[in-house]
Amino acid sequence: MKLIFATNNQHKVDEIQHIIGNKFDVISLKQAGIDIDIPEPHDTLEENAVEKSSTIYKLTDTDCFSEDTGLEVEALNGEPGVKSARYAGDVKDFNKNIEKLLFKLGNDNNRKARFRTVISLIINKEQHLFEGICEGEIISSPAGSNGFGYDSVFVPAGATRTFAEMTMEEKNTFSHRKKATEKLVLFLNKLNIR
Ligand code: ITT
Repeated sequence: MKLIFATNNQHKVDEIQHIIGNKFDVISLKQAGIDIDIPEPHDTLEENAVEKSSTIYKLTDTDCFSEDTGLEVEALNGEPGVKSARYAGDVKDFNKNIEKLLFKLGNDNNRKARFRTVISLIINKEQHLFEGICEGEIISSPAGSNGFGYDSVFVPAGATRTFAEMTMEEKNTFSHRKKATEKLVLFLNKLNIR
């Protein structure tokens, strides 16, 4: 089964390919030779995920999936949430986003946060959504250099290190993306049996 993964974020491709292994043939936009910046104009992760998969489906007529992820910080009323990629400005900049996040949180004692991933799959002309959540907290200064995005300030519940201090395998034992992808794989496996 061949599936295009509608993302321009190579970190997401690496993480999801690692989870899926060779069970399915996952092709990134880059591998498919598609070079477009898919708009994410909506106010929810669900709508943006659907926008990305629908855009690529219309373009390729090939089964595909996409995902939208947000970091939801309790003390900031769920910010940066759906705006996670461009929190500090129109250009995607991981370091500036982290700076803004830590500045806005200041010395607040409530450091609770969660990553939420929504995967949108289009297969056999039908649309399906899968969600994965990872609870945790935001530390006061970045630690670690692995991963991407907000990984260096996020410690998942049950761990003592940030995602950026973990290997991809370790991150995947906790991660929002892993949980959503497992649901996707379960669904695809059931389809295969029919
Ligand atoms: P695509 O839209 O092309 O898939 P993107 O990087 O724009 O790639 P999102 O719109 O889902 O992806 O943006 C979510 C942002 O949230 C992303 O740019 C990172 O800053 C952050 N993020 C997402 N997943 C993350 C993770 O596992 N660890 C740390 N930060 C993450």
